[in-house]
Amino acid sequence: MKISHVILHHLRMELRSPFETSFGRVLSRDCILLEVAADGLVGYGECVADREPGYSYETVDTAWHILRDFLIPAVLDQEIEHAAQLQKLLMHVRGHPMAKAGLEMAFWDLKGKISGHSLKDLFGGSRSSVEVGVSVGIHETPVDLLKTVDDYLDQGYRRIKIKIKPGRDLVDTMAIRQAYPDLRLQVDANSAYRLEQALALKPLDELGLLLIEQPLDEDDLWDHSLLQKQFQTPICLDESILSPRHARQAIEMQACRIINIKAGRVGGLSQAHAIHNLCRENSIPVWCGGMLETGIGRASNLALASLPGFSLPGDISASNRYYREDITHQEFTLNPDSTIDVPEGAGLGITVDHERLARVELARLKLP
Ligand code: OSB
Ligand code: MG
Repeated sequence: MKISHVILHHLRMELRSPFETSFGRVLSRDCILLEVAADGLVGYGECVADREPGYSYETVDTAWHILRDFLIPAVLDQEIEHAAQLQKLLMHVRGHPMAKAGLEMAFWDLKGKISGHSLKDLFGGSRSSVEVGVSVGIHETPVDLLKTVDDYLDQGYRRIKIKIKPGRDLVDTMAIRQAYPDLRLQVDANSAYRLEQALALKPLDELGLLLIEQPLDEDDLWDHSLLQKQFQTPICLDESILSPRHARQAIEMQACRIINIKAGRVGGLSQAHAIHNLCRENSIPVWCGGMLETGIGRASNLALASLPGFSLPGDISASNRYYREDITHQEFTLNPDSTIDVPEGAGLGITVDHERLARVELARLKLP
């Protein structure tokens, strides 16, 4: 395919309910939608960088800059057949995985549309629906948290993740565990602890959690390996894994026993696929993380999570958990068995509602 032009859209969408993590509380979510034209078709990609650099150093503005000034100029009018060729054209830009991943997602959507295959089929996905859970933010009080969890369980979610931070960890987690002794429960600290502080999380080890996600700094595999030695519960890395190399080193160091895969964080779906393969060879379970995506990123996550190594439920919730009005015509709904169907249409298998898109658009840029 030959990419003739790209339109960037900066979007801001109101969340249905506030979402609080150890790095802050948000009422709305920004992202960049990429509309990539090639061979008379249009492919969509979502760049998951947020407004603020709380989860990673990338923001909407850094991604916009890197896409506009470096990544898009590098791919315009080039003949590209494979993701590896695309990645080679982007290689001269150090870092900025979310910007790269947004572009790669659009490439896969185009590739699927050109060949008439879904992303799931292009990747070799093995299931038509994937097990999912819901990620629940920090609440005012453990009682409020429990109310929200009750509500999600009523909706049919069978795996709950709660966000924790120092001072809001043991009591919150114990409250949920006490109410639901058999619930598949996990916690996510988003790098809020230092090693000595994290040792105080030891009582969590008695609660039969599925995993403890990213307790320590993102650039700190070593201390995670020291911490994992102290815990029976698997440590799962999210922020720390930015490439297949990081994944290999984390496995070799025993810095974790589980990996959360997000295509955005690792520079694209092809790298996400590679990490999946590596983990599978090493018997490391993986699951698909989420970044409060729109329906576009959700379609991509579902296709990725259809790969056989994704053996734990993903942070891929139904459309109605996120936004009042999404920008895809397709709405993703939760099946009674806590799964969501993988899209079957060509490429991502979604179509964009341009009227809704216009309502949430803050800026737009066409290149060239
Ligand atoms: O750490 O997994 C995370 C959302 C934004 C940034 C980081 C994370 C999250 C989530 C939400 O946990 C998962 C979802 O999209 O449902
Ligand atoms: Mg996480």
